[in-house]
Amino acid sequence: MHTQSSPQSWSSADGVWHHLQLAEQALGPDAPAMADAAIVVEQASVSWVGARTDIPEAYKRLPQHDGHGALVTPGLVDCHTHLVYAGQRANEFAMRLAGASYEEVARSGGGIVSSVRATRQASEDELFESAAHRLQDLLAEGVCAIEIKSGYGLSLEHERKQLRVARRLEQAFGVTVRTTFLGAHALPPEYAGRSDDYIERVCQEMMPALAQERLVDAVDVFCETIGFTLAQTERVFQAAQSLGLPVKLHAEQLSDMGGSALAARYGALSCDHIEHLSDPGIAAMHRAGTVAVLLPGAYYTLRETQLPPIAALRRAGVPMAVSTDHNPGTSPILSLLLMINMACTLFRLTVPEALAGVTRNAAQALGLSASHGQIGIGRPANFVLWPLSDVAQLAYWVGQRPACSVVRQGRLAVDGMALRGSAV
Ligand code: DI6
Ligand code: FE
Repeated sequence: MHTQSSPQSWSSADGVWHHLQLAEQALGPDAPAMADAAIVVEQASVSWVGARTDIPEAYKRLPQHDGHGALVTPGLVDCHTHLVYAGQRANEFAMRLAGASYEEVARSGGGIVSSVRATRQASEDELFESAAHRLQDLLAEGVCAIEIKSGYGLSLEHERKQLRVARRLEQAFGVTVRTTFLGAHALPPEYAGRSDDYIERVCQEMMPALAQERLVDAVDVFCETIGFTLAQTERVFQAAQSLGLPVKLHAEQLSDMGGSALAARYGALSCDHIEHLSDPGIAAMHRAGTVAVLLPGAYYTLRETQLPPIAALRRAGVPMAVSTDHNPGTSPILSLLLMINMACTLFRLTVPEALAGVTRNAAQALGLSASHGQIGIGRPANFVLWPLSDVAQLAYWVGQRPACSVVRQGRLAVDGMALRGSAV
């Protein structure tokens, strides 16, 4: 799994991809599935897509790529991850199994701050190496764009180190990375009892410096009883707004703090977790066009019982995304396909909803709607060829990694189909 070569050595995907089965929604929200389709890629962008029999004459001279009847979806988008950190926290997993709650583990000096200690001690290169291994697992399953949060540094120097690693991963793997500054993730130990002072530091020193260095694409806060208050969250949002940075929020994960409604007032790209989201929060998100990011891996790992209000979100027409929330504490999961399965099984999403959740709606949660989440003319060529006969199989199999092939940013970056032969 960790042996992928570098983008420079991947072959160009330019040419005509034919003998494809386009999944429903691949070309947009209401687009039907298309049998025997073709996609033309030129200079790493899609220049034509349609029925194979309609391919314009001029394209027939281009290199031809046989998809062997593969099912094709847009490249997947993992819109909420904490991918860059040092160490692991299996000990806390064991503590919780022995009866401790997530809050108790956090209050006893474990939790986020234990990953902060390890991350501060690690060098930038060490963080890059460990995150690169994790990233490759996600890429092997068709991820073409990923959000990576800071939040395990909690000082200018160490948040910068995490965000720089995120930018390096983008270069090294030819994957679209959106960085999110999550300085307000937890209170660093040196600020014990002074959380307002820390928030001022986040707003006045860390965020402006990191934004100036072009390391920040969005700003996030952990708004929770064990995180930061509503007032502190708003302070961070004001600072983000003054720098022209979009916001998103870890909201209503463990309790209903009203964070989602606040985030919606600031035009948030997304509110994430939202197990405890109430009706006024849903209405506010709907008005603001904020995406609801569902994180079934954290729900599962923490053995939560409060389900996010899926039916109400659906009724209100709030777009729902699905993501791994990969992090060492509450979601040590490196499979977006498994999240599709859990979103369906645990949260009762339909298959089309789950597919939209890891493509179009996830792209929207990152402000990437124009370039990612669907296949279309003029968009960068990001699509996945699956050795499967129908979309439901993406949600149905558990623990089996279909050997897919991935065209990422116009290159054949993963070539599982060729290894495995033709589609089943
Ligand atoms: N919510 C989460 O799920 C992660 N952060 C957050 O604010 C958990 C992070 C961790 O426990 O390390
Ligand atoms: Fe998270």
